Amino acid sequence: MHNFIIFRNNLHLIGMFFLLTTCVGAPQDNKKPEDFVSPVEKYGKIRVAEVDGRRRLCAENGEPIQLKGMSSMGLQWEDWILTEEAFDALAYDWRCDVVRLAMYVTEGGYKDDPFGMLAKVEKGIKLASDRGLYVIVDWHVLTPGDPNASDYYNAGKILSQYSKIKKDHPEYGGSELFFAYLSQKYGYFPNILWETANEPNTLSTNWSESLLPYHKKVLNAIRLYDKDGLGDNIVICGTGVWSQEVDAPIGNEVTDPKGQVMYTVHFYAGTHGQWLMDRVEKALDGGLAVFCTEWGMSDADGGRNGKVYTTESENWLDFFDANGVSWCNWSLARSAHSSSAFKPNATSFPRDSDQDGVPNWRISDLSTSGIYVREKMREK
Ligand code: IDC
Repeated sequence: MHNFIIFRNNLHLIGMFFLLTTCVGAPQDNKKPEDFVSPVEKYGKIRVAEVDGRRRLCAENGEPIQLKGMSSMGLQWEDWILTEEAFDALAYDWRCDVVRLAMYVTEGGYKDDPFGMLAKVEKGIKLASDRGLYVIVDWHVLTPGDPNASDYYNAGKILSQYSKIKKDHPEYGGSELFFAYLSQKYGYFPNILWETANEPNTLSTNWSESLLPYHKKVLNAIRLYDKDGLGDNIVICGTGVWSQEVDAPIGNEVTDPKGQVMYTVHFYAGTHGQWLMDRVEKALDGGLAVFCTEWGMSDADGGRNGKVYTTESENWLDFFDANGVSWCNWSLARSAHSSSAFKPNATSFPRDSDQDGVPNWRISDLSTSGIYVREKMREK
């Protein structure tokens, strides 16, 4: 047993070594400031563990931590963010701890272009890992709202990368193949989290009959393939009604031999108030580990009316700080929707405009939301 643990830990060390030497210190375009200590250097292999009666996200040394970062927009639309310069700016200027890669399946995403979308996800994993950032791979379920729907089940099955896994597991659906493949390839990295379904949202997405078995199936695939079955990266599970039913898994959790499961709540400051915070509190008190993988300063439609809700956002973030809930803000998009971090005409290509050696976007490129959220990350 002891040997097993040493071996397992060493695998993570190998992953860490790879991240910190081969990548972080890589000469290419990486504009790392001298004083920069990456989130992965600070926290190592993050874990879910019990702290004072609650399940918390913790650093490798057992200290509870809170990660703050950004979600991409659907990468089928806004993949301009996947450049060395943009990730330099996100890591060193914005001080993101974590980046979420929103891989839509429908809406013109992976179902239509599995090869291209998988490549974008892998590029994002590399860009984040090179800088020692945590990265969430998001199987972005939206329409249809049931992650068991055939659109998702069949998506990406044709990819030749999956042929070996498919042969061993002909029963695997689209997300099982996708996560099995990625976890086999990257599961020994200390910085990867898997989000198995963004926002289940139909009546059929009842927790115990539909979502619980779905997440369990995907988790099993991840655990089976996570680098020789030894990996134990965190799996984040979407909850019903657009990830608002975050308390539903109380007493009926996704069982994981590694104990590394979290549940997600999503909020939009103009739409979701105290009642949803109460639910989060209930979930936390009920023993669930919670990660908010998506929140916006706008209404739940992403801000088509252009409004931002600063006071409400501040309340939510104070609540998250008080309870140690990690978050990603929606989103790294250039549009007039007020949840977008960038103005529609912002440059896609951050430059070192303030001459501190680090690429950054001009403040005039950022939306009200972008300015606010960047400050929230920098003030940590
Ligand atoms: C929205 C985008 C919008 C896009 C739409 C596609 O902002 O540009 O046209 O998706 O259906 C979510 C979802 C997220 C939504 C976002 C804003 O996870 O995909 O993005 N939102 O509506 N849940 C609540 C809000």
